[in-house]
Amino acid sequence: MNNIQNIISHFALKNEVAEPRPLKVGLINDSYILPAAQADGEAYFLQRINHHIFTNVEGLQRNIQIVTDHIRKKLIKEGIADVDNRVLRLIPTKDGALYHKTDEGDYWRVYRYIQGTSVDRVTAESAYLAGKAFGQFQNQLSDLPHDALCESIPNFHNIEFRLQQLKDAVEADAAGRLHACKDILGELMRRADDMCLAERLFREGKLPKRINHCDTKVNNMLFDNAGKPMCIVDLDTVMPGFVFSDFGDFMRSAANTGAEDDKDLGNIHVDLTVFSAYTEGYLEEARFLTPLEKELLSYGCRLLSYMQTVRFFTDWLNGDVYYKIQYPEHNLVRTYAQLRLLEEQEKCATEMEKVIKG
Ligand code: GN1
Ligand code: MG
Repeated sequence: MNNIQNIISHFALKNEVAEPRPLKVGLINDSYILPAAQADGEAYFLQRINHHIFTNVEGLQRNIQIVTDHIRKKLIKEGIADVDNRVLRLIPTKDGALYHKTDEGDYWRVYRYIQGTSVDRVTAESAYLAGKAFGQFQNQLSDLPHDALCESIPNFHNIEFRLQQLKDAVEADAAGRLHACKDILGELMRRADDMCLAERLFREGKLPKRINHCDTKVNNMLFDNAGKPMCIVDLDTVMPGFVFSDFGDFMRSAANTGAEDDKDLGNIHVDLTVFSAYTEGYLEEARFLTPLEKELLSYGCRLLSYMQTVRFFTDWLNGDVYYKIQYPEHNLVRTYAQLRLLEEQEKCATEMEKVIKG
């Protein structure tokens, strides 16, 4: 029995599975599809959890169980058909645990596999539906008490914390790369104070936290054959945060005419069609927003692009210890691409605000 087969054997699968197929998705965990051995069987999704990043695997898996159970109950109550394609389902181990730890210290989990399409580009129509879907997601989780979930990565979307990590990376200059990137550092530091606005407003009691997905990259939503959002996936980072974590992260990935790691900065502009469509769908569902939260949505887009620039740049300075990279300068390329997106968002801030006001 090879290693993967051995891991699979610990989980309570309903049927036999065929040869695992590695899936290149995400920058953190390792993923495999386990196709059903027989045509009418269930397929599964196996992941090795990056426990250097998610250090509290127990808490992480409990979060996912709480969130998926909560959503599933609501879908059943609403009489939604095919609930199993609408919300992820964790498959326990034969001992009833939510993950399996190997003797080497690796952590594995299994979900029922949902057959859907993950995309990096959306049309105006699918952006509108995606806005509704993420608005509904926040709504569905709005009655979960905040302390029901742990922060699977503490301070995950706290920009003050991310800036401190950047300062530490600058100080250490572990990979000796700082001298060639002083320009980027300057661009980031001159915006730092503005970008910490949300954290200040939170401390002053003016801005609430709500449960967010915290990784609403467009490719973390599965679409059906008709191009409709079917299921929100990658629930590793669901935790309390500012609503614009989710609004901004979707725009960062979907309302960008270029790629997250585009080498050609000329490709990168704000896609206002996608921006408007998503905003319309989201605002239809997110009726819980306070006036201040709504007013800050456009700032939230800039914040998420800024935060991602800070995070990619920090990893570049640290010598690529966090994100998976495909070539040596990947994190630097990502840094420049996210910084350009931020600049583009700054240029059309007024237009974005007009769309949000409606
Ligand atoms: C990571 O694993 P993936 O690709 O869904 C990261 C997100 C970043 C994203 C950038 C736990 O998400 O926060 O926005 O890369 N997840 C974690 O593409 O750090
Ligand atoms: Mg993720």
